[in-house]
Amino acid sequence: MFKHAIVRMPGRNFSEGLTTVAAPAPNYEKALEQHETYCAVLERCGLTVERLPPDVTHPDSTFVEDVAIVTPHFAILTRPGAKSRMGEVEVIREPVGRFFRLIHKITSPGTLDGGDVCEAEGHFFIGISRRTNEEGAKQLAAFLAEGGFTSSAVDIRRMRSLLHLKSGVAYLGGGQLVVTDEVAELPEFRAFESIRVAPEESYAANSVCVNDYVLVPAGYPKLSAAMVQRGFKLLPVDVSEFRKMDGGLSCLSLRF
Ligand code: CIR
Repeated sequence: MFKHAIVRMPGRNFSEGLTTVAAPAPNYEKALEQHETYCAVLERCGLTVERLPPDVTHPDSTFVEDVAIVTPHFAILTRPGAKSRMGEVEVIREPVGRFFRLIHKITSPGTLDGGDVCEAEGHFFIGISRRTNEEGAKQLAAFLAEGGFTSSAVDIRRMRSLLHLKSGVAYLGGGQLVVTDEVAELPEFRAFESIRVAPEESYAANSVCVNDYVLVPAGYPKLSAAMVQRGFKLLPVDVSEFRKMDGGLSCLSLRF
């Protein structure tokens, strides 16, 4: 069970972050409202939510999931693959340190974004992507092994539509995954029971299981119906403004 979440409120210059979405730019007031609703939903799942203030030096810093990997016993600060995001790591060190005594760190030439790390029952799938390189994955694997966890690398570099591994897969518990068609073909995920996301709803693959609930992006009815049919309790959250900056539900928090 998760007890805590760390989030960072978006800064006023949030729209200056990295994105592949041409237009329109996100609306800041709406993003703030959506972010607050997201926090309230995490609280409804039973988590205490540590709300960090905006960091305008780093427009992408609301996507806290990319800068740290958290396990029940220790944390690993990452080294993001995008240069403009590298400085976010030092800013998250202190808040992460309030909860974790043992903190490891990915170092150069390794790069790793937390969005590439998908945990399923103590096994960590580590995406090798445009942001995470083999060296970063290797360093993370070593820290995880030291802590008693297993891991394996999943190469997604040829899947151009995926920014991160978790853009295409979510673990829902009980051996069940949500996957996009492309990710479903990967041998690493064949042993799981999978819910396939319809291509036009592929953004919703980035759902998050939090204790008794699954947080899903609002507005993706086919996936929601498939999940309800399998007995999941859903909490839809509108994250339209974060989508405009290539962000999804999972990347807005660290959960532990
Ligand atoms: C970026 O390109 O780094 C941000 N604009 C979005 C990061 C989204 N992170 C995630 O899905 N884990």
